[in-house]
Amino acid sequence: ELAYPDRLNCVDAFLDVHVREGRGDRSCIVSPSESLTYAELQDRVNRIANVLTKDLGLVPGGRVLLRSANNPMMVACYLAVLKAGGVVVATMPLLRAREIAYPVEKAQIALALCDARLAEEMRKAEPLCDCLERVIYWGTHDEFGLEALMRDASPDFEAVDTASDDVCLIGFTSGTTGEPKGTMHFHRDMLAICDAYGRNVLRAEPDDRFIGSPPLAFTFGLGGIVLFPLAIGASTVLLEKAGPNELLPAIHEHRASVVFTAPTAYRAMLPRLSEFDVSCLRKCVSAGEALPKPTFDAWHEATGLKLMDGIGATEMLHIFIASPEEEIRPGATGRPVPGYEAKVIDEEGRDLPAGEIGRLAVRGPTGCRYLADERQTKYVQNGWNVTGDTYLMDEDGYFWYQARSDDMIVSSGYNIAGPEVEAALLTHSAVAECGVVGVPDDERGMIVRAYVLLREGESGDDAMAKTLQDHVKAEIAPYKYPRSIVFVDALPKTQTGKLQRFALRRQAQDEVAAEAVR
Ligand code: 3UK
Repeated sequence: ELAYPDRLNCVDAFLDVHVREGRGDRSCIVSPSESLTYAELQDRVNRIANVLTKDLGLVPGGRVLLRSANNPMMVACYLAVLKAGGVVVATMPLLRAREIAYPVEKAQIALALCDARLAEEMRKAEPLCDCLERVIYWGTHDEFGLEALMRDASPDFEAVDTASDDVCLIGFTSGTTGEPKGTMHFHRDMLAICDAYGRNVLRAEPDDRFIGSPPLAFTFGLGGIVLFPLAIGASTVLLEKAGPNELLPAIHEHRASVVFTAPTAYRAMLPRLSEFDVSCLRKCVSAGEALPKPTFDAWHEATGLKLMDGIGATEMLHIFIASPEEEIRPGATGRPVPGYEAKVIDEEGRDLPAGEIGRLAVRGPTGCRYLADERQTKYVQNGWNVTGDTYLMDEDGYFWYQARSDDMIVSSGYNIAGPEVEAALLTHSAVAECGVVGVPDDERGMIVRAYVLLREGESGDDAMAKTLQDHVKAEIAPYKYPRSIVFVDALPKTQTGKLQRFALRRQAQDEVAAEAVR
C-alpha cells in the first residue's frame, strides 16, 4: 500500500518541496529564541550540509552524533545530515559520558555535532570514544564553531541521491538490560510514518501548529514535532524545557493545535488548565506509556478533546496501534495503524485468539532491524517484532494494554532499566546489594524504587537515601534515579544466587497497597 521510488532522499518531502512549490515563506519552526520559515530552514540546512561534506569529510552512510535539547539548530543539523546522505544518531541531552560513549562506539561514529551548552559531558565522553574524530559545537563564538563554518558555506546544496532503503537514522532503545539496541531506519521509513499514522490517524492540516515535550532523540518526538508537521507544511513549536509547567503556557502563548506528550504530562497539566486559554487545541496525542482511562476521561471532561492514545516503539520508529478520534475506545490503545499488523502471541510464538492475554507482536513497513545485535533473532521472528508488552485484543480488533512483560520501568514516559540503576547504586561504597523495580504511582505511572542492603556499620536513614539518590544522578542520567529507597536486611534470591525481581515487584505492590490503606 505504501510504495516509494527506489531513489529517495526524505528531506525533499520535509523541506525542499515546500520551498520549490512556493511555500517557503510559511512559518516552519517557532522557538523562544528564534523562528524560521521553510526557506530560512532550507538555507541553514544547505549550509550545514556543505560544511559536513566539504569541511568535515562526511560521506554517504557516515554516521553523525547529534547532541542537543529541542531547538531549531538541532532540526537543521538533523535534516542536513540526512540531506548529505549521512546517518543520524541522536542522544538524549541528559546522558552522562559513559552513556554517550556506548552508542558512539556501537555505531562507530567519527563526527559529532553538539550544542555548546552540552560541551562538558561531551568532553568527558571523548576520551572514552576511540572512533570519534571530531566534535563541532554550535552556540560558540570561536572560529571553529559551526556558525563560523556556515558563514563561509554556500546556501545551495543538492540532496545526495540516496536509495529509499538507505539507513538514515539509528535510534537507540533505552535497553531492558541497560545495554541499548540500535534500531535502523531508512529514508522511506521517515515518509512511511507520515503516510501511515499522520495521514490516516492524526489527520492534521497545514495550518495546524504542533507542540510537544519528547526530545527529538526519542523517535516519538522526532515524528510528532518534526516529521509530521513538516510533511504537511505546518509549523512546530520547539521548547528546550518542556515539562508540564512550560508546556501549558506555551500552548496558550503559541496557539498550538496539536500536542504530543506522555500521559504523565496530561495528568500534570489538568489542575492548571483553567488558568490558560487552550481553546486552540485540536488534537492531543498520548504515547510512551499506557494511558489510563481516568486520564482520558478527565482530559475529555476538561477540554472536550479525546486524548489520542497510541503505542509506538523505537524499533518501529513511531506509533503502530492507535485510533482516529471517532473510533477511539477509552481505555484501549486502539487498532493497528493502516499498513501495520498486530497480534497477541503466547510464549511459544503461537497466535492467541481474541480475549486472551499474551505478548504483543507487530509487523509493518518501518521495522525492525537492529544494528549488529544477536538479539535480532530473539525479538524479530518471521518479520514480526515481538514487543516487551502484554496485551489483549478484543473481538473488534482493539488492543488493550496489560503490562510490560520484562523488567523495564516506564516512569513519566521514560524507559528506565532496573539493572542499570542497580549498577549505579552498587558503585557507592555503602551499598552491599540492591534490587530496583518499578512501583505504581498515580502521577508518573511508575516510579523507580530501590531495595538496598547496606554494608555493615552504615545506617539506612533519610540522609543515606538522599546520598544514594544524588550518587545515582551523578552516575547516570538524572531522571533514572530511584525516587523511593527502602532499606532491607535481605533480598530475595534464586538458588543460583540471582535476584528475583518478580518477588521484589510483588513486595513493592503490597507495600503500596498497604500505604494506600493507611
Ligand atoms: C511502551 C506504551 C502502553 C511500551 C515510542 C511513540 O515509547 C516509544 O518507544 P520506546 O522504544 O518504548 C516502547 C515501549 O513503550 N509504550 C509506548 N506507548 C505506549 N505502552 N501504551 C502506549 N500508548 O512498553 C512499548 O513497548 O521508548 C512511542 C512513538 C515512538 C516511540 N519510540
